[in-house]
Amino acid sequence: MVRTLRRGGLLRELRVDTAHTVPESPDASSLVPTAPAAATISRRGVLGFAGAGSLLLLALSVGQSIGGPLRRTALLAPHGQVTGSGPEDFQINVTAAEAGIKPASTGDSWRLTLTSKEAGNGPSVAMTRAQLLAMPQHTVSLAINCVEGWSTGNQTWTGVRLRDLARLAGAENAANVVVQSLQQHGGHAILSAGQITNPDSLLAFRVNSAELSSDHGYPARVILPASPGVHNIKWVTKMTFGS
Ligand SMILES: Nc1nc2c(c(=O)[nH]1)N[C@H]1C(S)=C(S)[C@@H](COP(=O)(O)O)O[C@H]1N2
Ligand SMILES: [Mo]
Repeated sequence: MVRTLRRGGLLRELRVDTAHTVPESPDASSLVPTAPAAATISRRGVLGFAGAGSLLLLALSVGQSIGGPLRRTALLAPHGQVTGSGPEDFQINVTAAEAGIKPASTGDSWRLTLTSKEAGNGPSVAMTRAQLLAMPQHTVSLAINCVEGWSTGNQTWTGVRLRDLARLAGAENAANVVVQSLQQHGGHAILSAGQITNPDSLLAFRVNSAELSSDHGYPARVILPASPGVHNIKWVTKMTFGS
């Protein structure tokens, strides 16, 4: 297409109607048909159709990328979604209330239990949130990409590396980890060794410099690079490293 449009000149081609549209000259080394039928659409028609279609898609979806009040103009984006507010103004898949998270279970009594199957009957480690916040904190810019077809766009997450938690559990070489949520049903994921050791894989406590809201997973949630959203478990309470 580029070769043909360049040869005649793009502007000249834009003035040619269907009746005057001539086929490309046959060429043994390309895919140009040897005996094409008469044109049923002009080249400018094809460009206009594709261009107008692209602009329409852009207009109906750009609001989702920009966010804020413009999100409502994104008619092609998933709708009826809950979002947070302020720095946490991005999509929430399941709210704390829907997941049945009781405020009492996320308060001072909350612990992150780290267990290693590798260590046999070795003791579990129970970390308070203060202890976790005293560990080296790392910040990553990552999006949550749900398989249902929406993305939060990049957000800035801060927390501890999963691999540092694996080391705490005595499971530096774990082959996988089962991450368990306070949520009774459906709130768990099994992560691979690659996901554990990636330096961008975090158990996050903050997002965009703010404390995680309960809907975004307070007291702690998993954030992973290059993974389906469903792996980013919220309201994490237990991690069991396997060999
Ligand atoms: N505990 C728990 N974590 C969860 C889920 C859930 O239902 N329960 N949903 C997952 C799915 S499918 C996605 S896409 C992301 C969405 O994160 P968000 O709600 O903060 O946008 O969380 C994941 N973590
Ligand atoms: Mo999801």
